[in-house]
Amino acid sequence: MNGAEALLRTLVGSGVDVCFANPGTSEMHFVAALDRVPDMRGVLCLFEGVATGAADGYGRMTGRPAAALLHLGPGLANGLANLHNAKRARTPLVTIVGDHASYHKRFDAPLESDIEALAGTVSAWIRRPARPADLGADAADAIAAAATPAGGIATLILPADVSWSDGAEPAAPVPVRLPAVVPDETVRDAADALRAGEPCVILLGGVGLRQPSLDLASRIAAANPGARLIGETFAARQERGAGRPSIERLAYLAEYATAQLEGARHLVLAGTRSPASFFAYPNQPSSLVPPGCQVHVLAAPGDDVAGALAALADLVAPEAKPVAQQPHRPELPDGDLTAQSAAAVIGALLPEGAIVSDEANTSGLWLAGATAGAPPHDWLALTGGAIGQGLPLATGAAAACPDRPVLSLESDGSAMYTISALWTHAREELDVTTVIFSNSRYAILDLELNRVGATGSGDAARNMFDLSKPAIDFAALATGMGVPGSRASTAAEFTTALRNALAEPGPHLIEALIPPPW
Ligand SMILES: Cc1ncc(C[n+]2csc(CCOP(=O)(O)OP(=O)(O)O)c2C)c(N)n1
Repeated sequence: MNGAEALLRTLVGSGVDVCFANPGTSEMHFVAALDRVPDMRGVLCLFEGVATGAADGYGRMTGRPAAALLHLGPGLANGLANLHNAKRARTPLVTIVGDHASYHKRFDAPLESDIEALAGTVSAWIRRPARPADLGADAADAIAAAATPAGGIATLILPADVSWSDGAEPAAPVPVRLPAVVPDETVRDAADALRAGEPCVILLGGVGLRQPSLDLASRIAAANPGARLIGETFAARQERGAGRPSIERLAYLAEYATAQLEGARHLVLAGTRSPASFFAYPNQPSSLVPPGCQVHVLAAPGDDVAGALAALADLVAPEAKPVAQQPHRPELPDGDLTAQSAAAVIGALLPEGAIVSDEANTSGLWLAGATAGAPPHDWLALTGGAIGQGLPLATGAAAACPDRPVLSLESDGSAMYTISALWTHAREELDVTTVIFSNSRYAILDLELNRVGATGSGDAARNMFDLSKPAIDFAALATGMGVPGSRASTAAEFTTALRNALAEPGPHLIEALIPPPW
């Protein structure tokens, strides 16, 4: 058996049975082996950033790694921004990067590059098997490295000759490490903080924003009047909606986040790290921890977060019940289409079990409120701040959960980075409804220009944020890639378009023509 086939059989044998791929010549034996290993689903993506973002979405929804197949250093480099987001999301993900045959490297052919250096910026684990006989075991190690409780990207660099040579065999799955149990004294320390009767914030992140952690945290807050629950700003995956505890989200803008946390004497961290401002601003602190506030790490990412919250609840909330969000939907609005009225429509129509990929940016300001009481759904946010995540993430989430509707909420500027994901939505017949918030600007940068104190900003600067000349016709772009596209410029038109898109399986795109927010 050649290396490529052993690799595919090892992946499938360990539960990695989807590969988001953009292959090249050095990966041809891997591609050829797909016919001999039909349990592996190859999903063609037309840009590597789509493949890596899709693998992220898949991993966030299944908790299992998908593979992303990339072509040497340049292919990996094209995929790096969304690997960065995946790293921040702590998504399990196996990257397979084809390379030249080992004996070819010294000739410094045009595609020769330092793959290890590129992979090193995002990977928790990197290996380059030297012989076909090593490849199966190395692949099994890669999967185990990606599937650790803290998640991570494992990069397997696959020399073409290791891939095409015989002498390989598949390896059995390597047992995956379990989350670290939090010591009793750590739980007692958090319990003491809660019992002190001082203002306390429990900051939830990672699996802390999923069941059963949400219910446990809600019980703790219910029984301790000084305690408030806040979720990290950009959650990899938050379970929310009617019947689940409703969690306030830490604001993106540092001054709002500071106001939210002001007065807290204790900050208990569960599944996340100590909060920091997204950017530095002149004369503003980078840490969001209020002065005089003590930080208690109840459970770090990779720890048994739910176990720690359960132990804490036993101590400080033995009888308390979680507080469930009541069902509530906004009225369907009439009149102009704005980010706010669009949010109301989305809140009114969001289907049960929906998966929302949120890259709405400034147009998303009203979404959390409008959807809080919608039927239960999952919310996937832009974890690493590298835009161009949303459409690929929706691709992977839809591939992972074919029975659930996916709503991809995209701002126009971000959508353009990885717009070719739409083609994969059409090709794979994914049930993704994409809404483009078309405000024809990089609106957030209009705001940031002043906030960072950049002075003398005039027309030349503002022109850098203008997407209106020429106007981008997203409905036409979608149609050109096989996705039915429509445009809406009133709330009523948007309601009709969204209703129709959600009622019909398969991909759709609605371009919501809205004014810029400022
Ligand atoms: C990979 C990457 N490149 C550039 C940026 C810088 N950036 C941040 S927001 C933004 C524009 C966002 O515009 P849009 O997606 O239309 O959202 P809006 O601000 O209009 O809501 C840019 C270019 C980034 N965050 N990530």
